[in-house]
Amino acid sequence: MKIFVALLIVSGVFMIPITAKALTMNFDAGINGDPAYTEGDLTVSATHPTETAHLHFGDVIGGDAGNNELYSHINCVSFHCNNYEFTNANGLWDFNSLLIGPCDRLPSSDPCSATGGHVVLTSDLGHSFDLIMNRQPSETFVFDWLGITTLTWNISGNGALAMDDLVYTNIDTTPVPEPGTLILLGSGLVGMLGFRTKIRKNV
Ligand SMILES: [Ca+2]
Ligand SMILES: [Ca+2]
Repeated sequence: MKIFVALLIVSGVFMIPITAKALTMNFDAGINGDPAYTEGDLTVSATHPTETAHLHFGDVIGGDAGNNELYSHINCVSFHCNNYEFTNANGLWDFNSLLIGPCDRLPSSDPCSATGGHVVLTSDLGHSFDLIMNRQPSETFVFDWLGITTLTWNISGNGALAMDDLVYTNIDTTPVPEPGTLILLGSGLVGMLGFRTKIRKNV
């Protein structure tokens, strides 16, 4: 029995969670006007102060034609202010990075050239990131906000900004034995059976 207990202890050392790989939400299957969109484990839902909540999808970032983005626009001061919230079906998640860019491909009737407005990203853990709409080129920002539940994207002032390629990592809170652990556990069980057999023979 001492051998069996020892093997179980050794097996226990290797009971660690498997590291999840990073996933990407690319928004390419989003339908313009829907109130929410799910891709993989992430869902983004919209709020709107004066209209029915809706998401804006479109090919609005120049330089990657045909590749759709999720964007918010414009003139948040008076009427049109889309705010978005991201949640993960698994609960906790890591927000790793996000491409943010100007909506260069919006029609001239729906411009995004105004400056001075803000997009503010926040998490339920108190993270905050404030980007002034100053027509900067598209850029991938690294956040690495770990263990969050919700991520919000809020627009204020005039302007528009788009996002794409939201990279995130699920946090699996259920420990899964590694293959090596299963082998060790199997060895322990075999060892226990052998030990019991030996005892019976000695009796
Ligand atoms: Ca995309
Ligand atoms: Ca595009």
